[in-house]
Amino acid sequence: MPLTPHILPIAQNGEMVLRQIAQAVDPKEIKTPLFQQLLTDMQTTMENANGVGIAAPQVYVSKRIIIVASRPNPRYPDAPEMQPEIMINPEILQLSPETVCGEEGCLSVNEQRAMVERAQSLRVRYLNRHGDTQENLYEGFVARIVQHEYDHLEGKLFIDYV
Ligand code: K1U
Ligand code: ZN
Repeated sequence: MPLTPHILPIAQNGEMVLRQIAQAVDPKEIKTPLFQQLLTDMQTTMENANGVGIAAPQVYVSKRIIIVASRPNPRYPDAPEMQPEIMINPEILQLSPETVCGEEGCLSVNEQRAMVERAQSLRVRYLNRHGDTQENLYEGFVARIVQHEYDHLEGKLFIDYV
């Protein structure tokens, strides 16, 4: 049955859920209708807020789920356009020693932007929305989004680096 998407409320800086270490997802949970609904709702919420990423704690769910959805934008005109990538239980396998500074914003930190130093590329392993293991190398703006979203799972915000 097709899922009806919902826009979820977004937690704001100062709320406890953004400072907790998110819990790993039990792979057996992934194919359940309730979990699939959460993934759909996270994506809808990100798109409605014009974000290029979102993490489950931002919608008050302390689980290890992120979505990465790069697109060109005024700050990163050369950013690739990608289909939203859902990553469940992401593991960062390798961070490049080369770092780059770039501007970040956050749907949970209103009207603040800052320059943050991040690894230029990284290798990530995760489960997709079907429960299949994926391993990918990301670079540039996409690698930045992955690191920003992964930080949300560790209870960190980009303003912690400022
Ligand atoms: O996790 C979030 O709060 C989403 C966040 C992702 C992000 C943006 C920029 C760098 C790293 C991670 C956003 O989507 S903020 C809004 C936005 O679209 C944006 C902000 C700054 C530069 C480019 C895009
Ligand atoms: Zn954020």
